[in-house]
Amino acid sequence: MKESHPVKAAVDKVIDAVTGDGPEIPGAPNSRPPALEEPTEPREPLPPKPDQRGPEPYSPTGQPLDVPPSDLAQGGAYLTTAQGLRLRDTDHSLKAGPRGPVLLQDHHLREKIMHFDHERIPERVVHARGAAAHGVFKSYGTATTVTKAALFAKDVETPVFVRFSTVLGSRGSADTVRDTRGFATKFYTTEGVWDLVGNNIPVFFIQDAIKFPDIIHAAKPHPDREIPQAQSAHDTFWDFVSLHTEATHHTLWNMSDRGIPRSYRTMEGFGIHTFRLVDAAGATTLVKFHWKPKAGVHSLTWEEAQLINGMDPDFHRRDLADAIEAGAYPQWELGIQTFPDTPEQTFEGIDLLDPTKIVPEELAPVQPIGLLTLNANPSNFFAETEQVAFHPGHLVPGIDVTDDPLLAGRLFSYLDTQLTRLGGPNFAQIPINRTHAPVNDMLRDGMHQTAVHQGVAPYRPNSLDGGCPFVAGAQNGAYVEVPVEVAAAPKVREAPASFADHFTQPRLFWLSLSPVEREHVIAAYTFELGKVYEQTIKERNLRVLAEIDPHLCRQVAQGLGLPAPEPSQPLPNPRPSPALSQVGDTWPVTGRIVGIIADGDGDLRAVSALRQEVLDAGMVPLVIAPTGGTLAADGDEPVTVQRTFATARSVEFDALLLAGAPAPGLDAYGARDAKAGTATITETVVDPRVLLMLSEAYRHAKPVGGWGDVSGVLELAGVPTQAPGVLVAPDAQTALREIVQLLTEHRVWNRFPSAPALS
Ligand code: HDD
Repeated sequence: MKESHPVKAAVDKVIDAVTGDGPEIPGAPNSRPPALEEPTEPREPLPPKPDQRGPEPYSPTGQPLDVPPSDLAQGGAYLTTAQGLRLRDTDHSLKAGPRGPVLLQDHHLREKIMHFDHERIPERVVHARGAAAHGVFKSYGTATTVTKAALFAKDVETPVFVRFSTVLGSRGSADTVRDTRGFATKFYTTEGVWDLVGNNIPVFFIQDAIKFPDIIHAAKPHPDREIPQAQSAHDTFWDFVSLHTEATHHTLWNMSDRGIPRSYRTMEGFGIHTFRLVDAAGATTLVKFHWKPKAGVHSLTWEEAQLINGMDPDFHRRDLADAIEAGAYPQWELGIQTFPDTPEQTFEGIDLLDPTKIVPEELAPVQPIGLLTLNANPSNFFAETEQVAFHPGHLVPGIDVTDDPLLAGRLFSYLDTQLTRLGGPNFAQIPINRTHAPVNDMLRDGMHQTAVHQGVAPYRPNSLDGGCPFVAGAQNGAYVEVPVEVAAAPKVREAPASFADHFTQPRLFWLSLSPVEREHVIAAYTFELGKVYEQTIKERNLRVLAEIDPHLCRQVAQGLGLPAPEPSQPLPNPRPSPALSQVGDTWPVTGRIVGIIADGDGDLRAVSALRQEVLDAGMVPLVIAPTGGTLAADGDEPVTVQRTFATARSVEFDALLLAGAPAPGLDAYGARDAKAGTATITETVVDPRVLLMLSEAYRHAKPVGGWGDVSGVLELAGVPTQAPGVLVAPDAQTALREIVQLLTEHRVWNRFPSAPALS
């Protein structure tokens, strides 16, 4: 094997280990001992997987623990009760004779069933479905001009735990539904925990937290039949958002490709609210936080998303874990947009306290301040991903909040939800939630208390515990709220006039999209509103669309078979923000998945070489063949198969290549017969699943093709060989070169039907 980049080497090693094609690596999935007979004597347990780790070992009081994390888990060769009593049988209840009644005194039965009965905790009321990873945030030091937060000093490395989620679905719902995605990051800083609890969409549905139950009740499944699951395509959602038009901007983002990300690794993240940073001298700056994925911002097509929901409902979860396991660590740059902290708290006429508004990057560039790398999978889903508890009020010195009314309500809400979900007030002591800073909080007792506190005086002032704990000043690390003036004003239940414009920014977003992205938005609205039963709700939503753009409104109306209404007022003409479009840039291809379709008659030597070259390009090659195992050709190394025609579907691959036939003039896959006009033979020779894979990949604007004489198969699949991004290369290397080039743009965008010009 060639010397290669460490990431490529890791990808290579894991794939080889998984497929059994290569040297064993300790702990990689299939490098474990093969399934054995059940041992009759205790033996060493299997080693943990190398890509996994649990939370750092810290005590409930924030002291580092000098024990390996594995010692915190259960061990020992013998089955015991929770009290440590060794058991001799766990298969039979204690009975009066083999057929007799079960005896009440069977404590093991009682304990086992009691614990099982309580294994579930309430799922999160929103963001129930999620996946998480450990990582590190390394600061560039560039934010020290605006904040004194220790984590932003140059080269400081802070451990993090990041949880991605969908919003609407239950814990077991599918990953690729059309929805907003959560992007919540817990920074275990030396000054305490800082949580940045954001989303992949930079605006929110509502301007005031008091409306949160309303939007969520409207978007969740209908309360009578509890359908649909994890969908916004239903009456109550569209009823609410058309009546409460401050939701228009967020809804438009949901209907764009941002609502169906390709991967968590290819999502932007946003803190949404404006926060206030404070430097060492007390000067303040207003900021918005942005996460920029190094892999680029990519989305699925709607058809792909729907297919994946059936093919692999864990698609995003699996993708994140697989990438980390393969050593292709996902990375994001954290950036800030900065604004002067003026009494008005506006920038270029945009109210910075309105969470339904963005500030275009062209007006306030995103300045990079550090790099996030996710480098380990959790070792236990429940202990970590399920029990992690975020809170926008977990702040550190140098980061403060603003009066955004949505943020204010969030500061109130998250503690409540953790109390219900995690069963009491001591959830900060759960290992994944423990701070890495020393804790002396005078909070005592309560459900699930695990700290053994010392001393007799958990109160202040005291003389018995030596006066401890003392309060700190700003000079020794205390959090000091910025003493901002609070306006003397009458108590009202009102929004400011500056929150009233609900349509200019949706129009800005619409105008910033490329034609193909606009087509996708039209299709999404047409689909979603097409699922609505009530005619009046459809019509009301068309009136909202008329306020955004006449073309959008007309196209959706046409799809619904309804007349298009006129806007109620002349439309504004905001300047588009090219940064909002996902199309037009190029990105690294690292981690992209190339499917190589081969059968025993194909050019296997070329397949082996290609596989290596895909790895060398930092991508993941998956060989797809009629059956599992290996493909063998006379005198050549056998090629290991990763997917079969039964387990593969086009949606898993970013590009698809067909291995050509070994000899010139020979068509692979029996396609020659088709050209000869023997259609019946063709049907039996070219597997319809191959044709489906090719036609889907083509339809989803993926690079597709092959080398050698594969044009017959492509034609059979309905893939025009002259179309953009369809390659019939003379050899595998040429095919790969073209694939890499095409993948930098993610898709072959001009293969989508071109959108009519905007009116
Ligand atoms: Fe929230 C969870 C993001 C508004 C109430 N929210 C939650 C999570 C994310 C967000 C990413 C999942 C955290 C995790 O992975 O555990 N929420 C947002 C954003 C908002 C927002 C970006 C607006 C800008 N949220 C919001 C409001 C309220 C809540 C206005 C209530 C008034 N959110 C909650 C919650 C959750 C939650 C009910 C459910 C689980 C949890 O908190 O821990 O309290």
